[in-house]
Amino acid sequence: MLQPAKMLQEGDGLLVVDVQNDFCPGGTLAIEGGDEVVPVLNSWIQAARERGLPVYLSRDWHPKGHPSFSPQQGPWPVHCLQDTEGAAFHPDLMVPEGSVVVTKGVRFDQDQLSVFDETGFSAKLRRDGVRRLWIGGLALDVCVMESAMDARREGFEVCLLLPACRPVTREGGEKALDRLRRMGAEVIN
Ligand code: VGL
Ligand code: ZN
Repeated sequence: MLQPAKMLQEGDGLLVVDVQNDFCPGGTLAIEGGDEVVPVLNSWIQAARERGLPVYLSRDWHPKGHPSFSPQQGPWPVHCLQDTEGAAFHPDLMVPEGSVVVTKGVRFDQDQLSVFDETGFSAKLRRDGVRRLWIGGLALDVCVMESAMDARREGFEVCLLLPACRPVTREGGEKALDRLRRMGAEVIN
């Protein structure tokens, strides 16, 4: 069992990726065990808040007719439509006061899988004094992977919280871990 309070330090930030209803059982792009990340992440969120460290929560937030949707010949079923229940954070996810929501997937012309893709997020992290990011959420092989790779490219240390992630596919998850390790991310079991 990980002990978040002992592992976090000054200069750390916590990034919770896309823990939204549509990615959890019952959602339109349901990931197996997606809801199981919630209690794990809550313990990290709580520990971060207690230490006064910043918490960032990203959300996939698509307009109707988004190019990533299958009716538009994209790869995914319709999901995370702006202002719908499916796009809401999982009801048990802690969203403490002072946490920062990062919205992505709003472009009309192309998808934004990474939290860093044209959001200004790296500038925000630097302004907040973050040097190391702890990352968990959904999906490991899609938005978590793309975000963690961009975090490395932007020069942040990355600790990937494996018990707080679930992949769309098992093979995808394995590949994501390989790629992230090769980019210098630390995978925490
Ligand atoms: C995601 C598929 C499509 C994710 C977002 O958050 O991992 N996956 N849009
Ligand atoms: Zn999406």
